[in-house]
Amino acid sequence: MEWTKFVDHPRTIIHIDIDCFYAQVELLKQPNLASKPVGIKQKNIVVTSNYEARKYGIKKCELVSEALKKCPELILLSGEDLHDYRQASNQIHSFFLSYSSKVEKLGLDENYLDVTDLVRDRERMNNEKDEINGHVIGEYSNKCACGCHERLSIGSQIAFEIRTKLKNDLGFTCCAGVSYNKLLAKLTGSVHKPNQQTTLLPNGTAQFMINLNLVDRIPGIGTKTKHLLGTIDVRTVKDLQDIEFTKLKKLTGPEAALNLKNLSQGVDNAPVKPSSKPLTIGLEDGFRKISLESDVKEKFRILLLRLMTLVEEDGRIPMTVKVTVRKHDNERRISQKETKQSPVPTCLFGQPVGKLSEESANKLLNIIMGLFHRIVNISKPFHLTLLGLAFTKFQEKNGNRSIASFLLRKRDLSVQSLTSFVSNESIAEPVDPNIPCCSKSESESEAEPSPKKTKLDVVIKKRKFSEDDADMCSPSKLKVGELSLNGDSELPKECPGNVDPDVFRELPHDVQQELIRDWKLTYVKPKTQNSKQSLILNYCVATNK
Ligand code: TTP
Ligand code: MG
Repeated sequence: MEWTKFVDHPRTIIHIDIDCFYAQVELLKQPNLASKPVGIKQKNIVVTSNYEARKYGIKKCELVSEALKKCPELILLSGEDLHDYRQASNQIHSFFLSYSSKVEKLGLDENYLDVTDLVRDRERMNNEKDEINGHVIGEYSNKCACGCHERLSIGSQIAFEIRTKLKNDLGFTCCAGVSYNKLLAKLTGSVHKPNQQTTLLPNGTAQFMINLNLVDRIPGIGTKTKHLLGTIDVRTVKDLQDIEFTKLKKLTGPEAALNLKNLSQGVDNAPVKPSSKPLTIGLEDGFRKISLESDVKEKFRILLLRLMTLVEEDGRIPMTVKVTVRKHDNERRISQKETKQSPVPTCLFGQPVGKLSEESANKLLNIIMGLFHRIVNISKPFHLTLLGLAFTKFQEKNGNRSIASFLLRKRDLSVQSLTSFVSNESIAEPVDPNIPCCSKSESESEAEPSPKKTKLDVVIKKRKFSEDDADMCSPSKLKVGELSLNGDSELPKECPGNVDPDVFRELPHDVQQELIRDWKLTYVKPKTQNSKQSLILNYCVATNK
């Protein structure tokens, strides 16, 4: 595998990031505060602030005490209820869909729009101005042979129209980056803030990337990759551009080396993937210390209630619950996250979906505590700093549950969307300086945000440390695919094949019965199924007789 430069720039991509998003949502509700410095507070952290407040040097995720030192007249508004932010986020996403069907949501306030088709249509009409709207990086007159300067110019005019209409229709100002791929559009959009737009032309890319300076300024290069590159003295983007490909390949493997070389030159072929409903709906709560089982149960009860409002908004019926626990090892002074998951009886979720009866809530809590006991041995002292709950598989309200949907485990496990959650009684200060106490809501795919880990980190880690991974993140070891093919004589006689037997054993009889019924309904299909599916059927028969 060799690295070669990419020369064509057929696409036009716009990245849009809403300015001081939570603050704008709040200020649209209280416009009288717009000219004052306003911070949005979660626990003791100012997660964001309006640009009035930023004039005082207030940064995102700053301690309230620090922010007040910089600006004593700062008005603090609570940002702990995410409902309005999610609603605004969905409205904004829908608004962008009127410009292109290819809109990818990234977090709550960022979207990529692939406007290539729209640009082509306008190019045909041939009545666009041949000049770029907003800031430009690169030399417009030194035109690229592929014709992208004209297309990017039209893209910049579309970006301006979108920004103007977004402000008029929904009231939000934003920044836009226009370029020929996602990586560059995102990086470019943050050059001039707030309420501005910037277009990057291909002849400006190499220098633009060098100007980022350190390698971890590139989205996709996380802490681990940065450290690994440091071992061969690659610290800056320029170092990465200049390093011999063979040397890099030796360090990271060919796939990652190619990715890194591409990133350093601003090459990114990833398509804009139209966003669908999230694969996971989850909440996490971090705190200084929990060491009593009763406190854990109470935390899970609160998380479950909050989670059910999200499920209600989503409208689908959850099928699997996942518990996340971060344990702190006082002796070794390290923290480690672990997860376990289990199916849940779908009948627990009444109509409308999300309205839980007390009895159903208790049954769910039993399953959750069963998973918790699989992670934490409560007969010994324990120190927890984070608990999380997520639903990770869904059934459409009237939909069919297919065996195929259960076999799609790889996709389910690779994407986890966790929403940071804060409650009043929790303490946000991290125990360990490496543990962030403030995570951006609905982050893309990081289940463990500390330290910053990217897809590239994961590729590299898989290659380098594959054995270490086994226990770090251990969703139920019972994989449907494996089970169906291998069988398992250790399972209790009545345990459905998709449930962790140890969790199952701890559940009340009626919940066990419901899980068995769900399992049979899902897996025991008429005999017309073939191949893989009939192997699953054989497995059920063998274990449930
Ligand atoms: P950002 O887009 O990073 O920040 P912002 O929109 O507030 O400001 P900017 O003008 O620089 O784009 O994040 C979007 C929202 O996500 C932000 O308003 C608050 C929230 N958030 C968190 O909850 N935790 C975090 O660590 C960060 C960075 C943001
Ligand atoms: Mg923003």
